[in-house]
Amino acid sequence: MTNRPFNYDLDPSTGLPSRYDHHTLRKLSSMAGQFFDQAAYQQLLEQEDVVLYEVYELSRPAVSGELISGISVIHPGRVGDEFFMTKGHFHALLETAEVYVVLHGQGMMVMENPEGDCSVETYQPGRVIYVPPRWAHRSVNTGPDDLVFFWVYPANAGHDYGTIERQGFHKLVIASTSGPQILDNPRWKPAS
Ligand code: S6P
Ligand code: ZN
Repeated sequence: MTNRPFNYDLDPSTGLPSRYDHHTLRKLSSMAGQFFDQAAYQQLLEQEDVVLYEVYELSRPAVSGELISGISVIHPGRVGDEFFMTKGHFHALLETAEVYVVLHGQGMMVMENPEGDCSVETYQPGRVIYVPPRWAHRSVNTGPDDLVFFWVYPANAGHDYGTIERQGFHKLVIASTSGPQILDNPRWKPAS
Protein backbone atom coordinates (compact mmCIF):
# COMPACT_ATOMS: atom_id res chain seq x y z
CA MET A 1 0.00 0.00 0.00
CA THR A 2 1.47 3.33 -1.03
CA ASN A 3 1.74 6.32 1.29
CA ARG A 4 0.53 8.80 -1.32
CA PRO A 5 -2.55 11.01 -1.06
CA PHE A 6 -5.66 9.55 -2.67
CA ASN A 7 -9.32 10.31 -3.19
CA TYR A 8 -12.58 8.60 -3.89
CA ASP A 9 -15.99 9.93 -4.87
CA LEU A 10 -19.38 9.27 -3.33
CA ASP A 11 -22.19 8.87 -5.83
CA PRO A 12 -24.54 11.81 -5.13
CA SER A 13 -27.68 9.71 -5.52
CA THR A 14 -26.66 6.48 -3.74
CA GLY A 15 -23.73 7.55 -1.55
CA LEU A 16 -21.73 4.54 -2.78
CA PRO A 17 -17.95 5.02 -3.15
CA SER A 18 -16.27 5.02 -6.56
CA ARG A 19 -13.76 2.46 -5.26
CA TYR A 20 -13.10 0.37 -2.17
CA ASP A 21 -10.87 -2.45 -0.92
CA HIS A 22 -13.45 -4.59 0.89
CA HIS A 23 -17.19 -5.07 0.50
CA THR A 24 -18.80 -6.96 3.40
CA LEU A 25 -22.37 -8.30 3.28
CA ARG A 26 -23.88 -8.95 6.69
CA LYS A 27 -26.77 -11.41 6.57
CA LEU A 28 -29.48 -12.29 9.08
CA SER A 29 -27.77 -15.61 9.90
CA SER A 30 -24.78 -13.74 11.37
CA MET A 31 -27.03 -12.04 13.95
CA ALA A 32 -28.21 -15.04 15.99
CA GLY A 33 -29.33 -13.96 19.45
CA GLN A 34 -29.17 -10.24 18.64
CA PHE A 35 -32.82 -9.53 17.85
CA PHE A 36 -35.30 -9.47 20.71
CA ASP A 37 -38.03 -11.55 19.05
CA GLN A 38 -36.24 -14.85 18.50
CA ALA A 39 -39.31 -16.58 17.03
CA ALA A 40 -39.62 -13.82 14.41
CA TYR A 41 -35.87 -14.16 13.74
CA GLN A 42 -36.19 -17.92 13.12
CA GLN A 43 -39.27 -17.47 10.95
CA LEU A 44 -37.62 -14.85 8.73
CA LEU A 45 -34.42 -16.90 8.52
CA GLU A 46 -36.38 -19.93 7.30
CA GLN A 47 -37.92 -17.75 4.55
CA GLU A 48 -34.68 -16.08 3.47
CA ASP A 49 -31.24 -15.26 4.86
CA VAL A 50 -31.68 -11.58 3.95
CA VAL A 51 -28.82 -9.11 3.67
CA LEU A 52 -29.25 -6.64 6.54
CA TYR A 53 -26.40 -4.30 5.67
CA GLU A 54 -23.31 -3.76 3.52
CA VAL A 55 -19.97 -2.14 4.33
CA TYR A 56 -17.56 -0.64 1.76
CA GLU A 57 -14.11 -0.09 3.28
CA LEU A 58 -11.04 1.81 2.12
CA SER A 59 -8.33 -0.08 3.97
CA ARG A 60 -5.17 1.32 5.50
CA PRO A 61 -2.43 -0.32 7.57
CA ALA A 62 -3.65 -1.02 11.13
CA VAL A 63 -1.17 1.31 12.77
CA SER A 64 -1.46 4.43 14.91
CA GLY A 65 -1.81 7.58 12.78
CA GLU A 66 -3.69 5.92 9.89
CA LEU A 67 -7.44 6.27 9.34
CA ILE A 68 -9.88 3.73 7.86
CA SER A 69 -12.91 5.17 6.10
CA GLY A 70 -15.87 3.98 4.10
CA ILE A 71 -19.59 3.73 3.64
CA SER A 72 -22.22 1.57 5.31
CA VAL A 73 -25.65 0.84 3.86
CA ILE A 74 -28.29 -0.49 6.26
CA HIS A 75 -31.26 -1.87 4.34
CA PRO A 76 -34.82 -1.22 5.51
CA GLY A 77 -36.80 -3.96 7.23
CA ARG A 78 -37.78 -5.49 10.53
CA VAL A 79 -37.38 -8.68 12.53
CA GLY A 80 -40.74 -8.75 14.31
CA ASP A 81 -41.11 -5.15 15.50
CA GLU A 82 -37.35 -4.51 15.70
CA PHE A 83 -35.69 -2.62 12.87
CA PHE A 84 -32.78 -4.00 10.84
CA MET A 85 -29.55 -2.96 12.53
CA THR A 86 -25.83 -3.57 12.64
CA LYS A 87 -24.15 -6.04 15.01
CA GLY A 88 -22.62 -3.14 16.90
CA HIS A 89 -19.26 -3.11 18.62
CA PHE A 90 -16.82 -1.53 20.98
CA HIS A 91 -13.50 -0.66 19.42
CA ALA A 92 -10.93 -3.21 20.58
CA LEU A 93 -8.64 -0.30 21.41
CA LEU A 94 -11.34 1.20 23.63
CA GLU A 95 -9.88 4.71 23.73
CA THR A 96 -10.55 5.36 20.02
CA ALA A 97 -13.30 7.59 18.61
CA GLU A 98 -15.16 7.60 15.31
CA VAL A 99 -17.01 10.15 13.14
CA TYR A 100 -20.12 9.34 11.10
CA VAL A 101 -21.63 11.58 8.37
CA VAL A 102 -25.18 10.69 7.33
CA LEU A 103 -25.82 10.75 3.57
CA HIS A 104 -29.27 9.21 3.09
CA GLY A 105 -32.12 7.76 5.09
CA GLN A 106 -33.33 7.78 8.65
CA GLY A 107 -32.37 5.90 11.77
CA MET A 108 -30.80 5.90 15.17
CA MET A 109 -27.36 5.25 16.55
CA VAL A 110 -27.56 3.43 19.87
CA MET A 111 -24.50 3.89 22.07
CA GLU A 112 -23.30 2.84 25.51
CA ASN A 113 -20.06 2.79 27.44
CA PRO A 114 -18.70 0.10 29.78
CA GLU A 115 -19.99 2.07 32.78
CA GLY A 116 -23.56 1.64 31.46
CA ASP A 117 -24.19 5.21 30.30
CA CYS A 118 -26.46 5.14 27.22
CA SER A 119 -27.09 7.59 24.39
CA VAL A 120 -29.16 7.57 21.21
CA GLU A 121 -28.52 9.95 18.31
CA THR A 122 -30.86 10.40 15.34
CA TYR A 123 -29.59 9.88 11.80
CA GLN A 124 -30.74 12.43 9.25
CA PRO A 125 -29.05 13.43 5.99
CA GLY A 126 -26.26 15.94 6.51
CA ARG A 127 -25.85 15.18 10.20
CA VAL A 128 -22.42 14.47 11.70
CA ILE A 129 -22.32 12.17 14.74
CA TYR A 130 -19.26 11.95 16.97
CA VAL A 131 -18.71 8.66 18.80
CA PRO A 132 -16.31 9.36 21.67
CA PRO A 133 -13.68 6.89 22.85
CA ARG A 134 -15.13 4.00 24.95
CA TRP A 135 -18.65 4.09 23.43
CA ALA A 136 -20.06 1.00 21.68
CA HIS A 137 -22.22 1.88 18.68
CA ARG A 138 -24.98 0.23 16.65
CA SER A 139 -26.83 1.69 13.64
CA VAL A 140 -30.57 1.10 13.27
CA ASN A 141 -32.55 1.86 10.09
CA THR A 142 -35.97 3.15 11.16
CA GLY A 143 -37.03 4.38 7.70
CA PRO A 144 -38.46 2.92 4.49
CA ASP A 145 -35.26 3.43 2.44
CA ASP A 146 -31.59 2.50 2.73
CA LEU A 147 -29.74 4.27 5.55
CA VAL A 148 -26.35 5.35 4.15
CA PHE A 149 -23.50 6.96 6.06
CA PHE A 150 -19.78 7.71 5.79
CA TRP A 151 -17.50 6.86 8.72
CA VAL A 152 -13.84 7.27 9.62
CA TYR A 153 -11.89 5.89 12.59
CA PRO A 154 -8.30 5.17 13.67
CA ALA A 155 -6.89 2.25 11.70
CA ASN A 156 -5.48 0.60 14.82
CA ALA A 157 -8.86 0.65 16.65
CA GLY A 158 -9.96 -2.91 15.81
CA HIS A 159 -13.39 -4.27 16.73
CA ASP A 160 -14.70 -6.05 19.82
CA TYR A 161 -17.94 -7.75 18.71
CA GLY A 162 -17.91 -10.40 21.45
CA THR A 163 -18.96 -8.14 24.32
CA ILE A 164 -22.13 -7.03 22.50
CA GLU A 165 -22.84 -10.58 21.27
CA ARG A 166 -22.82 -11.76 24.89
CA GLN A 167 -24.63 -8.90 26.61
CA GLY A 168 -26.55 -6.97 23.92
CA PHE A 169 -27.16 -3.22 24.09
CA HIS A 170 -29.08 -1.68 27.00
CA LYS A 171 -31.55 -0.11 24.55
CA LEU A 172 -33.69 -1.56 21.73
CA VAL A 173 -35.32 0.41 18.89
CA ILE A 174 -38.79 -0.99 18.24
CA ALA A 175 -41.53 0.04 15.78
CA SER A 176 -44.81 1.22 17.24
CA THR A 177 -47.93 2.94 15.90
CA SER A 178 -46.49 6.27 17.06
CA GLY A 179 -43.09 5.66 15.41
CA PRO A 180 -39.78 4.21 16.59
CA GLN A 181 -39.60 3.67 20.35
CA ILE A 182 -36.45 3.32 22.45
CA LEU A 183 -37.02 0.60 25.05
CA ASP A 184 -34.94 -1.00 27.78
CA ASN A 185 -33.61 -4.37 26.68
CA PRO A 186 -35.00 -6.87 29.19
CA ARG A 187 -32.40 -9.43 28.13
CA TRP A 188 -29.35 -7.18 28.73
CA LYS A 189 -26.84 -8.85 30.98
CA PRO A 190 -23.23 -8.14 31.92
CA ALA A 191 -20.83 -10.00 29.62
CA SER A 192 -18.48 -11.07 32.46
C1 S6P B 1 -16.43 0.72 12.08
C2 S6P B 1 -17.69 1.52 11.91
C3 S6P B 1 -18.61 1.03 10.78
C4 S6P B 1 -19.27 -0.32 11.11
C5 S6P B 1 -20.35 -0.70 10.13
C6 S6P B 1 -20.98 -2.04 10.42
O1 S6P B 1 -15.75 1.05 13.26
O2 S6P B 1 -18.37 1.69 13.11
O3 S6P B 1 -17.90 0.87 9.62
O4 S6P B 1 -18.31 -1.32 11.10
O5 S6P B 1 -21.33 0.29 10.10
O6 S6P B 1 -21.26 -2.23 11.77
P1 S6P B 1 -20.64 -3.46 12.57
O7 S6P B 1 -21.09 -3.27 13.98
O8 S6P B 1 -21.12 -4.72 11.94
O9 S6P B 1 -19.13 -3.33 12.42
ZN1 ZN C 1 -16.91 1.62 14.99
